[in-house]
Amino acid sequence: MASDLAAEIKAHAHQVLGFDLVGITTADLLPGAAHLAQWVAAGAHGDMGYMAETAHLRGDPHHLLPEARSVVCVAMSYHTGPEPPELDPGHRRAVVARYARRKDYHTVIRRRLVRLGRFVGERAPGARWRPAVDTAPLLEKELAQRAGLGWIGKNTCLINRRLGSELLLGELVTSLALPPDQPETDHCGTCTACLHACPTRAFDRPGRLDARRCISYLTIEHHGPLPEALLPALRPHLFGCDVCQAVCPWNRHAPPPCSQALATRVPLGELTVDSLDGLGEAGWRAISAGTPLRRLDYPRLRRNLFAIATDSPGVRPKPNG
Ligand code: B12
Ligand code: SF4
Ligand code: SF4
Repeated sequence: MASDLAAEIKAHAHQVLGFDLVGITTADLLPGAAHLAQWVAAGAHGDMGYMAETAHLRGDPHHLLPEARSVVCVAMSYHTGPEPPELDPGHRRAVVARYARRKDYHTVIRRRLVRLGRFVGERAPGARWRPAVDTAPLLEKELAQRAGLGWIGKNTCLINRRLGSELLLGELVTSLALPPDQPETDHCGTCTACLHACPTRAFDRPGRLDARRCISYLTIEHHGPLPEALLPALRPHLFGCDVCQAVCPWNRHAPPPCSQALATRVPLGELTVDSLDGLGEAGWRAISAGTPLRRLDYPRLRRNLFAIATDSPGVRPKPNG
């Protein structure tokens, strides 16, 4: 029976593969694709060309797997305790977003999804499946919301009532028809903490983020010079930003992750402008290897370092080292 198989898949994903959250939804079209189209039309994606090029695909899992009938949504937590690094007053800190202080989640989650796919293949011979993590053209948060993993908050992140929002998402798209879970409902209520805390005022309305103003976009995705007007707000964020999640009440009591797969890597939580300024390109490659930081090439590391060192005491690095 499909419900027995769904229960087996969930148990395997939790107990054997160590996913913190698992839920199932259908492979039906995602209505949020219309919002994505508007977002791209408004230019809010900045120079993330891949978002514009694949916008027409993201609302339909059948583009990934034509026989798709269900999507198994998974999440891994990287919450490691109440330590909002962006509240650190030290101007010399070069803060790396918490998701990036560890092994690259693309690798960790993809490997486990492949194992989940093989499990599905053993239990239901002939079933087709395809793993997806971040880079596949899918609206991952909307799928996860529909699979009951959490809701999309005013800060645009997927939030789970128990685990908060420090979650990384993945999916197994499959040809199996599995019974879907109930979608999660909104639990932001009247709270607006994230909207007020954002250092660059990147939300143009609750639940809508203009990536061009977001520190995460500017420090990780954006190529070219950083906008002068936003430079003061960037400090001390070297790579990514956690402010709109750090202030979210749903992250206050989240338990630490079950899995050690995403354990923090020393010294990615304690980098400083000075320690990074002394690094050559080979040094940066060694520090960033195997982590999401690898996305930042050396010239852009220098660009970000220059931006967060401006007006701070001591040596001021030059953009090109
Ligand atoms: C592009 C992208 C970014 C961009 C844009 C972020 C954004 N909010 O869209 C930038 C570079 C800024 C970014 C930053 C971050 N990202 Co990112 N990113 C993505 C990516 C690749 C696509 C997201 C997307 O489709 N955006 C398009 C916009 C339009 O979508 P949206 O704002 O979510 O809107 C949806 C709904 O809210 C709804 N909607 C929108 N407007 C409206 C209006 C109304 C009226 C209604 C009813 C609905 C509605 O429809 C939309 C479609 O579903 C996903 C991976 C994936 N394949 O999905 C990861 C992903 C969202 N990122 C992730 C992470 C971890 C981050 C950061 C936390 C990293 C960091 N610490 O720096 C930050 C968080 C910043 C933030 N507040 O969102 C995780 C999020 C996990 C989670 N708990 O939500 C994802 C899912 C990757 C993953 N596999 O784990 N990211
Ligand atoms: S990640 Fe930082 S800059 Fe981006 S919306 Fe959240 S608080 Fe604002
Ligand atoms: S800070 Fe408040 S409004 Fe923002 S996502 Fe969290 S609960 Fe929702």
